[in-house]
Amino acid sequence: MRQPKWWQDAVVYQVYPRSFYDANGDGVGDLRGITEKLDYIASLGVDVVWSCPFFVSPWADGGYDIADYRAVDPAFGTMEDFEALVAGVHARGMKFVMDFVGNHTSDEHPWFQAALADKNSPYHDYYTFRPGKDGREPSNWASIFGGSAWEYVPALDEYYLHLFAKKQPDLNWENPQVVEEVLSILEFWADKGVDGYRLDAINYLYKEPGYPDVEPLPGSPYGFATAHYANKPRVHEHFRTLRSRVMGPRGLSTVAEVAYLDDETARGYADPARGELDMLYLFDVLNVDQQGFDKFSPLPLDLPRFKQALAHWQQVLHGHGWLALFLGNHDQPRAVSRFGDEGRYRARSAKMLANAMYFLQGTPYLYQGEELGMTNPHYTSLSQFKDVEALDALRAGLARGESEQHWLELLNARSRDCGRAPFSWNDGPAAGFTAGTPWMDPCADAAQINAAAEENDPDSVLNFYRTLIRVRKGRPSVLWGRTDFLVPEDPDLFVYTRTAEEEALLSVNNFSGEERHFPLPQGFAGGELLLSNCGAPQLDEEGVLTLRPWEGFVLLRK
Ligand code: TEU
Repeated sequence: MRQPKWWQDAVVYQVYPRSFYDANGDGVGDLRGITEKLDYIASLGVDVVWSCPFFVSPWADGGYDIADYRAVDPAFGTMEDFEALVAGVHARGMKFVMDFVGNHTSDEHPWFQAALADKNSPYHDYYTFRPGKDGREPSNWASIFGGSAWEYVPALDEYYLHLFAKKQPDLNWENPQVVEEVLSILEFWADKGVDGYRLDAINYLYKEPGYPDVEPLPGSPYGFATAHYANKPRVHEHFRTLRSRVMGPRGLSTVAEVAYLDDETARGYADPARGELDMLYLFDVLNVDQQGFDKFSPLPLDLPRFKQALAHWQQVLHGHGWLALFLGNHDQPRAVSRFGDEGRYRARSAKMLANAMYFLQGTPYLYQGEELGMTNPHYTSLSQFKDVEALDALRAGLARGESEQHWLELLNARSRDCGRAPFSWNDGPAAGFTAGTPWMDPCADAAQINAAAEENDPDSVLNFYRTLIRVRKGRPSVLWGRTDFLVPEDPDLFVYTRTAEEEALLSVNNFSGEERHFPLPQGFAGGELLLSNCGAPQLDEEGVLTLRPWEGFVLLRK
C-alpha cells in the first residue's frame, strides 16, 4: 500500500481555546486548560491538535484580530504555557497545528497604528489605503461581516480595506516586506515546535487593483466582490513562496481555508505535483442549507445538494489533492442541531453524522464537543450572544424592523456563537468549564450532555467516536479508495462505497427520523460490520435493508 503522510491518516481535534477549559478560574479558557485535558483528547485516538488563535488580540473577532503575532495573550497564559502545551501534545505522540491569520491584522497592531500615524511611514503600505470616490468609499465592496469593506480615516482623508470587521484591516501582500514579515512569523512558531498551520481566509490575499464596483445586494449599496478578491492567480505564487521558504524546508503541513473555488484552482492549490498546499478546507457543503451566501436566511437541508457538494470534491481531488472533512467548527452551528435530530434521536443522529463523514476520502476535523453530540446552546436572551458577525447581523435586522424574537431564533440556529459555548465537561456549575464566571453561558442541556456522563456510558456518542477513529485508521479503502455515491437523488439516504485495490467498504446512512428501505448493494452481503450506531443491520431474505431512524453503519466487502 502507498504510505500516507502523517496528516493523511489522521483525525484532527480542533480546540477553540477560549471555550475549552479554564485552568485558572478567570472564566476564560486557557492554554493550561488545554494541557490539563490532553489525556482526554488523546483518549479519542486523534493524531493532531489544532488550536484556534491565542495571540495578543483585542478580541473584536474571536482572536482572529491579532495585535501581536509573537506573543500569547495574557488571557490565555504565557509563552511557557504554550511550550508546555506543545511538549504535552508531542509527548502523547500527537502533532500540534495552529492558526496563521495572514489576510489581516488587528487595527491595534503596531504596524497599523504606525500606518495611521503617518502616510509616509513604510507601514502605510503594509495595508491598502485609497482615496474616496466622489465623497464615498473607493468602491461598493461589502465586508464579509456586513456593511462596507472600506473604513474612512479622517486624519488621512483615506479609506482602508477590511474584508472582515473594520477592526481587521487587510494586509497588502503585494508589498514584499509584508511577505517577509509573514515568513518570519511562521518561522518563529516553527522554531517552537509547531508541526503545521491552518491558513485562515488565505485565498483572499490578492485583491484586484482598481476595486471595481459590483452588483449590490438587495436593499444594500454594497455587494459581494469575491470575483475580485477570491482565489486570484497571484495567490498561487504566494503559496509557492510559503512552501519553498518555510513549509517545505521545515516539513510543516498546511490546511488552507479556501472558499469559492473552481476545480482547476483547487487542483492548482492542492495537487501534490505542484505542492502549494496540503489540505483544502472547503465550505460548499455548509452552504447548502442557506440562501446564497446569507447564513441568516436558513433553508431546510437539501440532502441531494449536500451529497452533490461532497461527491464533487471527492471526485475532483481524488489523486489531485487532499480534503479536510468537517461539519462543524468555531464558525458553525453544532452539526447535530443543524443536520441531525437534537431531540429523541440526538445521540444516534450525532453518531450517524460521524459515520457518514469519516469514511470519505480526506482528513476528518473533529471540533471540540462534537464527540459528545453537543447541541446549540439554546440561549434565552439576545444579550447572551457575543460574536461580531451575529451582533452586526442582529443590528441590521432590527433596523429593518424585524423582531427580537425572530433574531433570537435565528442566532440560536445559525450564529457562530452556537459552536463557541463552553465545552460541557460535567453537570456541575458552568458545566465544569470554569470555577469562575464563564465568559459565555454554557449550553442549556449541559447537565445531561457532558463528557463525564458519556465517559461511563458504553453507548455514548463519545465512545462511538473512539471506536470510529480506531476502525478507520490505516484502511486502504478509507485512505485511497475511489468514492461513489449511490442513490444521489434520494432525499434521505446517504450511501457511498469506497473502493481500493485491497478492499472496499460501504457506508449507509439514513438522514431521517423515519424507517427507510434500501437494497444491499451486490458484494456486501455477508460483509464484515465495521461500525454501526444501531447494532446489526436489518436485512430481509430478498436482501433489502430496513434502516431505522438515523441509522448508520459501515460494511467491508467480503
Ligand atoms: O473565517 C473565514 C471565512 O471566510 C468565514 O467567514 C467563513 O467563510 C464563514 O464562517 C462560513 O460560514 C475565518 C475564521 O474561521 C473566522 O473565525 C474569522 O472570523 C475569519 O476567518 C476572519 O479571520
